[in-house]
Amino acid sequence: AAGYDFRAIQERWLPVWEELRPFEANDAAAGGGRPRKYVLDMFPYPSGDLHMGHAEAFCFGDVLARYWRGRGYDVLHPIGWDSFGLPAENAAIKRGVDPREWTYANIAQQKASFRLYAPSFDWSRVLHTSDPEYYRWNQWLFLKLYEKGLAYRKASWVNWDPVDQTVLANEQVLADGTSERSGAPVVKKKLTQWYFRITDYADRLLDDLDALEGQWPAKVLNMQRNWIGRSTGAEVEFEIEGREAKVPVFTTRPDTLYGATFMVVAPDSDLAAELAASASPEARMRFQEYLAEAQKQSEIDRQNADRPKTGVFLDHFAINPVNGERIPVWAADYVLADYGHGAIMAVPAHDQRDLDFALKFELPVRVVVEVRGEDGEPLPDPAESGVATAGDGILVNSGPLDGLGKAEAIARAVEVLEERGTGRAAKTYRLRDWLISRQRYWGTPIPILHGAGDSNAGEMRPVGEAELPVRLPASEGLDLKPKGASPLGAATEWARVIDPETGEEWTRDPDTMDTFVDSSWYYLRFLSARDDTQAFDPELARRWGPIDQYAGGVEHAILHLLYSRFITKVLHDLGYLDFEEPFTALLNQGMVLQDGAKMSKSKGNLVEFASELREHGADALRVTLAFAGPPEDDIDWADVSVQGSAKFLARAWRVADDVASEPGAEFSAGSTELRRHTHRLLADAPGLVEQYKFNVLVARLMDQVNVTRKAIDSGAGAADPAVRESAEATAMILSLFAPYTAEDMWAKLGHEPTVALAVWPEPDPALLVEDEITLVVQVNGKVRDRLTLPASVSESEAETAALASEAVQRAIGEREIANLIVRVPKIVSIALR
Ligand code: ANZ
Repeated sequence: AAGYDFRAIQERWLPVWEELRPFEANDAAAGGGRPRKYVLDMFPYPSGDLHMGHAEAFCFGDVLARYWRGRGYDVLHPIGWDSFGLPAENAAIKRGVDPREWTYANIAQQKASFRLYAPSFDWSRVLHTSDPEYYRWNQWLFLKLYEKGLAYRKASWVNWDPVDQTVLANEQVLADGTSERSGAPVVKKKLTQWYFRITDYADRLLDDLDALEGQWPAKVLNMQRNWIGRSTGAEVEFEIEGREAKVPVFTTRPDTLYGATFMVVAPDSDLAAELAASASPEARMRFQEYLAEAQKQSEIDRQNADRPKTGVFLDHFAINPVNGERIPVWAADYVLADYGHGAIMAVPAHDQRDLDFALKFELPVRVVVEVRGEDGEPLPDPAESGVATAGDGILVNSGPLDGLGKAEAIARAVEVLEERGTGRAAKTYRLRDWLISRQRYWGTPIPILHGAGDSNAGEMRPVGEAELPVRLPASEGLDLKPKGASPLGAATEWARVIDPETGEEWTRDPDTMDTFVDSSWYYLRFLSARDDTQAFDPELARRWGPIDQYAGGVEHAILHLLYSRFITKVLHDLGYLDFEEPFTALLNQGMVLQDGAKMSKSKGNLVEFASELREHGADALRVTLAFAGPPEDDIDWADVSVQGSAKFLARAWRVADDVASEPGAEFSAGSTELRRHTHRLLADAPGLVEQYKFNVLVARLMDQVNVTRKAIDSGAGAADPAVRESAEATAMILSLFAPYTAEDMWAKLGHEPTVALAVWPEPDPALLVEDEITLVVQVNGKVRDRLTLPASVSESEAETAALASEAVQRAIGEREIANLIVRVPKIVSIALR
């Protein structure tokens, strides 16, 4: 026979699979006779061709999808493209191409690469989020949230680059307050934007993480928890002299209320502006200058506890609700406008930031918790030492709280506040509402109309569901450059809507949606990808959902997963879903590196997926990725051997090629030794895949091939039915990693395609019994020998064998045996007198 030729094998099987389409999921059977699994890989963004990161991610996702088919499940494993977003627009601006053209050309290229790489996708459900058939349902989703009061508009401060005329994310503002893009000092600008009220779901998003313990990487669970960042404490209302409404503050330490000696409000809060407006002219001036300074600081800087404190007195006084004390109100940038209530009660004795501030501006410091050090001695007075005492202690100077410990005092303080109606137990979160509007072109238009006539000015109205989709107008003639206002505003023809009944004039909302909206529910659209009557069929969601196995990069550990979880809960509450968490299990693959560094064109260390695929073929590439190490770890391409993988595949293939028995041969007539090996592999493989130990499973396959080769070269040879049994099991399991080679082996073994749908045989328990055991012999607690004995060894046989051991005899020497304990099949323990 001709040798192993991966190119010929690829050419042989690709057209067969394309004809058979074995991976189109069976909706009818789902939830019926056979068990089902929904396996999903995070869908790609079409920025050029696929790269090695994709090769790795889709290899691992495919291992899992193929595995469940081998176990007899109906598997749904779809693919689509996350095809709206900035890179298309930036390419359009830079090179003058239409974002549409650029996007769909890249999708076509990625599809072509996927074709040869051959992940077991259900291509009948392919979707692109930039298709009107898809984004129509983004708009539907928006309307559902709008109806529920979960989509709303508000004015908020954004980072504004005055040179590039664009909004910047916090991450794009450098530590010195300048723009990463233009280098210009970033200013704050107030823009009215759309938000999704994800904060309404903060508790559920946090609490429901507990059920994912063990199913998601611990790191990801922690990142989600920290992002939501729940704090528990109290809300305390302070009266402000000369102001009707009271001011609430959030505190985690209501026990320290008697130690609050001043109040601080965020300079960029509405409250600060209001108080400054009624302050003396000098105080107002000081405040205006301070506000301008504060707005140059990034949020990260403002949270840096080590930064020297700054602030201005606002010329107002607040009244402490528990003791009636009059305390000054200051504005300082260490208080953030959008956390808690944007105002705090400052307790300098027990909070370091407040202490630093008090010492700088000579404000009083009052100890209300007596904290002792490790030596049992009271800690020095914070006003003297400059160190606030935050620990547990006994309350002093605190009226009804005196003598209590911290925890009891917190509870008592809340009771006191509630009794007086000036406060209550409260929680606050780091999580912010989700800003979903973008002033960019390449995204889903927001389906809202704004009144543009005399009679409807200032009104807002949703586009009717029947009028969806609101299609994106052609980009021709629009200036796509970022300028803080959406390019769609300039598409006047598109934006103008005349109500046919009333004749009223409306204009379309010019913003587009954050692309995280698209990816927050795409997994549901795969269930009904061609349905033009609904976003997805709730019945199919009941059958297939939730996702049993999700796989993708850790870069999506926070936002994408959080947003999907949120939208899933909303759809659940609206009655469309019967589950509340979208992703039951999550695998985060590591990165593919080169010489320890991230690969990039500019570094010149780019390993190109397309050329690797051409040179080595899909199977060798996949085996290399799977064998490189645990999938969660990074892979350094300098450390792997694609040639080694290719050699292994050729060896496996030759085993199948050499098999000389007929299909259906009676395996029980084969060599027991080889059969034991095969059945041990069949028994261990499921656990290895389910624990993501793909590399270990590949190593086991290598071992299986070697053992089988030895059996062929000795004993009964290629005609031994055990050799066929081994080759068949190898082909089935190898198909997870090397679908082409496995298919060719399967055909050589006389079977019809496709091995991908062949259900793995159950291991025979009789062949799994270990026939030998290792007996440990200890003398006075020290291991002196390890004896290999038949598994059926009796107690007396074990004793005899132990005493016959030379090493044991040497250890005993002339001494007398005091005690001898036999525990077959593990140990014989001898104690000497
Ligand atoms: C009085 C107090 C006394 C506080 C004390 C702490 C210690 P976490 O745990 O992060 O939630 N705080 C409240 N709102 C703030 C804002 N908008 N900007 C900056 N700081 C704010 O922190 C909650 C604590 O941070 C609150 O409890 C408040 O200070 C401060 F011995 O109130 B504390």
